[in-house]
Amino acid sequence: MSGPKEEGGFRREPVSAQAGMPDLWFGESFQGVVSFELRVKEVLYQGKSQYQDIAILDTYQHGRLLALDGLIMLTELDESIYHEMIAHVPMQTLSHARRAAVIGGGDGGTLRELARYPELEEIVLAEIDEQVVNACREFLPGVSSGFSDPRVKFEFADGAEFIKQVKPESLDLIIVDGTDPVGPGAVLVGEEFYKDAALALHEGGVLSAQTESPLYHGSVVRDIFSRVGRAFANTFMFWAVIPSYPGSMWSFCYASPCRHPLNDLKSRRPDKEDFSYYTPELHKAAFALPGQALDCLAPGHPQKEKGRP
Ligand code: SPD
Repeated sequence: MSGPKEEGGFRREPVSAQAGMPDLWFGESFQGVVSFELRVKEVLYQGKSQYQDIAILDTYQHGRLLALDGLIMLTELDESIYHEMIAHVPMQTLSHARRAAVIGGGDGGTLRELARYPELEEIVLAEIDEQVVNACREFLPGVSSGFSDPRVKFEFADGAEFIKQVKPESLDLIIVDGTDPVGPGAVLVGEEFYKDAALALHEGGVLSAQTESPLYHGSVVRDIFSRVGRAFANTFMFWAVIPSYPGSMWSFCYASPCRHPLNDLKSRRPDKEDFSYYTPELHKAAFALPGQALDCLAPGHPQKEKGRP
């Protein structure tokens, strides 16, 4: 039996029973032992920037998909889970939020969520790769709609360099919406970056960040949380199920000099339509961690101490 043919990262299979569907598959491989595959309707964009390969594909089950260097950054099916959690969990706990910075996030999904809060006066997008922004503007209009908000300021720069030059205590919110910690996204999980971010935040401010899968990347999650814990007085993990990401169980970090993700929950609503995923009850539930996630926290961490009977 002959195996599938590889063509530029896409797998082309022998003609299958589903007549009329192109036999083109996008596969994200995990350490050569797992492949998550989606059948592709159409390749909408393929490009190579000075930083990475960029692909936007239309798939059957997950809608449009953005991949950077062959790794799925979002699919239309479940991007709202990721973007609502990374944005609304911190926003709903801030007493005032005027200036926010999104580090990475070149697809615009996090901006779209932040743009729903009229109280935000300025939202800086510090994204290294302008080509990602341009491709998403054209091919992912539902995700990138926040780009047109007049409060958004684009800084096409390395996120770690950007955060270093931010005026101390000038930001109320930092969202680290990076790629996986390889390639250009690797600096965004370093201790120096978190310490610079802590300096840039107002005392009542919050940082939220995507922190990979406790199931698939346990040691990476553990390292990230120990670094964030050296930069911030209060760090908490929260999680959601995101089927497009390896392991599906996805973790996020909430870090702050003094705010608490549950005690400071205000449940204030943004001005537009209801959320598609986030609810205040879900906010609370997201901080109840499964055992595999608790295993990524250091002994003595308050969630770990409370988490296991
Ligand atoms: N392996 C998936 C990691 C995704 C991290 N960032 C996604 C960007 C979406 N705005």
